[in-house]
Amino acid sequence: PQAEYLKDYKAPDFSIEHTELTFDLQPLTTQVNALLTLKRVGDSNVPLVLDGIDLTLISLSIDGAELTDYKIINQQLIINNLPDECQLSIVTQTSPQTNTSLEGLYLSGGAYCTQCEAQGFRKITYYMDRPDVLSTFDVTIIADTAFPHLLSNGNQVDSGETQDGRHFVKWQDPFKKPSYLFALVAGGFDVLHDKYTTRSGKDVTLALFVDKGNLPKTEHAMTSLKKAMAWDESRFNLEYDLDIYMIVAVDFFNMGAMENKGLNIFNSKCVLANQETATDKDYHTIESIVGHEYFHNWTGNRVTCRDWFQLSLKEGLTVFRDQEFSSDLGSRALNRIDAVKVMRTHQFSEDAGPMAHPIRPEKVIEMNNFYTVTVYDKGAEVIRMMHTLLGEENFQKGMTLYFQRHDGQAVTCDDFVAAMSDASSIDLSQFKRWYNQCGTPRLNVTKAYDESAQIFTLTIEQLAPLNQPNNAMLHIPFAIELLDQQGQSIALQYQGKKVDSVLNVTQAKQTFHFDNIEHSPTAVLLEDFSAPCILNQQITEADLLHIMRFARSDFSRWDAQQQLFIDALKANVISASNAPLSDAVIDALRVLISQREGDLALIAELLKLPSFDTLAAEFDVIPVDDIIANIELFEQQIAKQLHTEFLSCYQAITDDGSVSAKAVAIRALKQLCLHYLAKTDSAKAASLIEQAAASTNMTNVLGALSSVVKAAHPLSNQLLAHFDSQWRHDVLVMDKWFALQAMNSADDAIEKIKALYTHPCFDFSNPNRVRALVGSFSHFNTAQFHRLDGQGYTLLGDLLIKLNAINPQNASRMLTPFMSWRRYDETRASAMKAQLERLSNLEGLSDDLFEKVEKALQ
Ligand code: BAL
Ligand code: ZN
Repeated sequence: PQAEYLKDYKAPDFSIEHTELTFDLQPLTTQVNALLTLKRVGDSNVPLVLDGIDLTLISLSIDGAELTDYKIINQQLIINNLPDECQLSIVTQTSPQTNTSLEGLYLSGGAYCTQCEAQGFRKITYYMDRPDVLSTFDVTIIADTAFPHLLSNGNQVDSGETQDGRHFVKWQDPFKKPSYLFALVAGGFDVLHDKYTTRSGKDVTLALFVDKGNLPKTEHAMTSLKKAMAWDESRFNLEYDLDIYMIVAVDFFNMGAMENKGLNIFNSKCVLANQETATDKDYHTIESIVGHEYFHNWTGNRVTCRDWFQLSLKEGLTVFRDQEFSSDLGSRALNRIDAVKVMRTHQFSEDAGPMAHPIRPEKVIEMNNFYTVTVYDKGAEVIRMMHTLLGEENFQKGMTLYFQRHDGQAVTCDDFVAAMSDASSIDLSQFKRWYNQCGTPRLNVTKAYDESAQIFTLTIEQLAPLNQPNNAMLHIPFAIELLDQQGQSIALQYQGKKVDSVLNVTQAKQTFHFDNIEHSPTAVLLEDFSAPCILNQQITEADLLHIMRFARSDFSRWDAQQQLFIDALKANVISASNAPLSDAVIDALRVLISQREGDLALIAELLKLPSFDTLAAEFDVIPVDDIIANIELFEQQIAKQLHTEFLSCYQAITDDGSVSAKAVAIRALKQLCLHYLAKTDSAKAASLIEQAAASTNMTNVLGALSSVVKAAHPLSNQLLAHFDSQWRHDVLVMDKWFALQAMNSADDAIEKIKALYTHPCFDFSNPNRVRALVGSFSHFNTAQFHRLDGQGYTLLGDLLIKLNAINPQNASRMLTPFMSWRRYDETRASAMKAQLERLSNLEGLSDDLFEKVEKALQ
């Protein structure tokens, strides 16, 4: 496989002014007639080079005359001596039914559907399949009447019957777009219709297409869409632009969803929900993804990427926008906690591993491998830092300028930063290094208090990431709060001048002074995780408890609580002891669990121990067994010492069964109580668990089941069997059951997973099923996945070999746990490495796996 480099970017030599496509849909031989209106915009001698994969070329003609003078080399169609302007007609065939890659045009679950980002359009027809070639599209779809809905981008302009008893629909998209935003769907669906009137009075038809029988699960997604449309108007001054907005939910989909212009295609699990089948967390995810795809209409579609190295231009920005949407509509603190968990576990680990890349990568073999937590989530953190440096008003001025300059264009991350800088007159030249440098910066902070001068001093040292020794210093917005002994926030000042609570860290070492400080303060550092960095500081348990009680940022309160747990665990691992949590920590937890008012969902978060992955990030060589043992030790201690409190909390709070924020928070706290209650042999707890499992609310049911499975409670088998018989008809719900099965901590876990491969609901070609069962196992069943006999790794290796042939994109995503093999002890590392070597030697290894396997083994 060939790598491509950002530095080699060349503007296209031709433009495609207009694209006309006619699809004659057949399962094994779909014919695609493409008519491209071409214009030479570059050098007069260069040939036209079109991308195409797995296509059968039927005919080619130019301005009506058959063309035979062409070459096909390395899956590219090369045509010499084209006139400066011409119409090129290409007729090809593809086979949607046998396309299990879920990329290009495929037939699954009884419907035709497309996925073109990043480079799937080349599996549909020969084309300049690159994001900087923007064209208008007319699309005609012809199909059997067994596929009543024939959908594509833009507005429907014609429909009718064909002479042979089939039917057709024609669509026109007035907005120029790159091929990756093309979409086609054909199938029989139930449809939820609605409408939305934009702020300027434009009526928009909304249509949500779902498999037959699923209408009762569509209301939440539709409500979320309307909320997203209203939010983008009020916060970003952006309105929708077409007459119709369609969302289609399909069962077989590699990603969560795709923002095709006017026709979003969604993984059904990111659309379908009602209280009986979906948890509160699912509701939240659906709202955020529906928002994310809608927000792409401006940040991605109206202004798109010049090349795929700029992916974060649209993804980082759109994740930032969807995070803000969720935070404005719900709890800002909980949304921030969720985002930071993703950063500290998955992103930091990617950034320290063999696939580390800047948010704007410089070298790519398989673009699908770069839809990463780095490009998306660190990309969003980079946008968030710009927002922190500029403030909301200047940031919005920057957005306005960005759209004024670039609407209808394919641009770069530099163009975005230039708009932000020009609109705010803030120099972002040093800040831009965040786009080029990978790895997580470390900040060593030392604190000093001079009692006689009443001056507090912070010295911040910026260290290059471990894997990036030569990096230049970054511009880091470092937010702080100083608390006095009573927990009050101290006004920051020095020598008579107010000091902003966001410090600009730009050098290798900087000192910041604050005066008029009467007593040694407690410093809240990197407040709200103001930059994606690792913070090193000496801090006492007393200071952490003080922050947990008094910090103005709820995020920082949670962060301090997590640090208390992390410090206790690290102390045990380092000293090979098993000391319990201190009385002070247990007392703080007791205070929390005794509260009945306030943000109960936040209280639930404050009572949770850090995950295995969070704790693993604290060590150079991951002490798997020690982490598992200490988590268990602390959880048992909390469960025992606060048993009465968990019991009374559980019984004292009742939700009203709605999806209001308050009801969701109550359910979250009750679930947390059950988690600890299940760890005891209390008969009362068992009866509460059985009651919750019999609820008609999926959040309660899953809370009960997950608590018994994780605690290996005697009720586990009975409740799991009941769930299976109750939900076998609903594969999305069964994914929750597969995920629970994967969490089995007993030694028969692997045998049971293999047995589930033959469960009637399981299907290797469906990414949701595979991720639910084996993804949950490899990510969350730490004890069994990391078994010393290597059986957990063999299970994953076997699966990857199978998936390589079915769906390389999904295989590549499932490979992730092996990427950090070097961070484990010798026995585990060599067993993981052996699986990677097995893959490396595999005949027919896909580019997707090749790129990651080779990097992992380098
Ligand atoms: N563009 C791929 C799916 C998403 O990020 O919305
Ligand atoms: Zn996106």
